[in-house]
Amino acid sequence: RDARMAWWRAARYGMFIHWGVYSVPAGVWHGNPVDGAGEWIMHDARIPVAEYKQLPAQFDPTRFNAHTWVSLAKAAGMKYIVITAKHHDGFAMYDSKANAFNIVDATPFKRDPLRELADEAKRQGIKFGVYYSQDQDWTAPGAAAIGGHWDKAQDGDFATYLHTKAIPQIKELLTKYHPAVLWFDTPTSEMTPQLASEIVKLLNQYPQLIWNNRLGGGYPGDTETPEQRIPPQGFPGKDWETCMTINDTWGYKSADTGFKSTSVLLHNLVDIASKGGNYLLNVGPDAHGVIPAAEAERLQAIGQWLKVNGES
Ligand code: JFZ
Repeated sequence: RDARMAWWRAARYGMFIHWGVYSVPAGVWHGNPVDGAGEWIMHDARIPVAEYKQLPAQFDPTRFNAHTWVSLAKAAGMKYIVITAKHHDGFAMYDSKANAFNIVDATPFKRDPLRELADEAKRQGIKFGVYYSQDQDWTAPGAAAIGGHWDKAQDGDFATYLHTKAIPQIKELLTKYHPAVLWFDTPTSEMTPQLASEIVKLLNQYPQLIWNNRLGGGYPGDTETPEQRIPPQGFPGKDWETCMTINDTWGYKSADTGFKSTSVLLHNLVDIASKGGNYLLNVGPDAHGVIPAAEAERLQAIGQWLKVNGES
């Protein structure tokens, strides 16, 4: 385990990327602003499955450029990236054969950003990781939705969802992209120890893989994941990673301009590093495939400071 964690412990600082078809509505549904995080819009606006499934037809992020994103992460001093392969909306941001609700099959864009990012990260010498919502999936029958389902199309059996979508997709991610990190999220009671153990069996075939404590079923994973906060004493004896937004959303919201200052972000980085943790700082690219300028500028400024004052 120490060998597996070595690069991660030295890394200290990574880029979280929340990107999906929710960047099209960008926090606005039928003309009304929707409270909450941008990537939760389907849930928070109670959007029917059939209606949400029309979003990919409008998603054509032609300005996406893997070189630009990875270069930005590097300029910021980040040593790894973790991108949403599938968030709670169930839309896969990669070429999935296991399920057709994905960026290659369902959008005019047709490219595979995970392929391009994984390749570019390798070229530029930083680690590549993926986020996968294994438990909540609001467009797959039988999967969980925190607070309950709102559409009959969501009815079904959780184990069937796991066997026909989540596990096949996790397999695809592991075999096609060789991620260094698999970042699970929002486990519910549906993820029994028995079902989780089926996923763990798969993960154990990749001894270098680092995964977090949000799988469910009682598995502690490799890393603690405090959210939007820095534990005053860190987690003595444990590996931990604080994930944080730059503004107040993970997925892009056009109206969210609550950007933290560069100085606050830098203080967070130093505070976290001094307590032995990692900082996974989020960007929310828009529907064109562009990381908002206000976010990019802050990352560049942090990188400049590190170049002068820190370890590059
Ligand atoms: C989850 C997701 O629902 C959210 O969309 C985003 O991906 C984020 C990184 O993770 O949200 C959470 C998960 C855990 C807590 C809060 C929000 N928590 O433990 O306080």
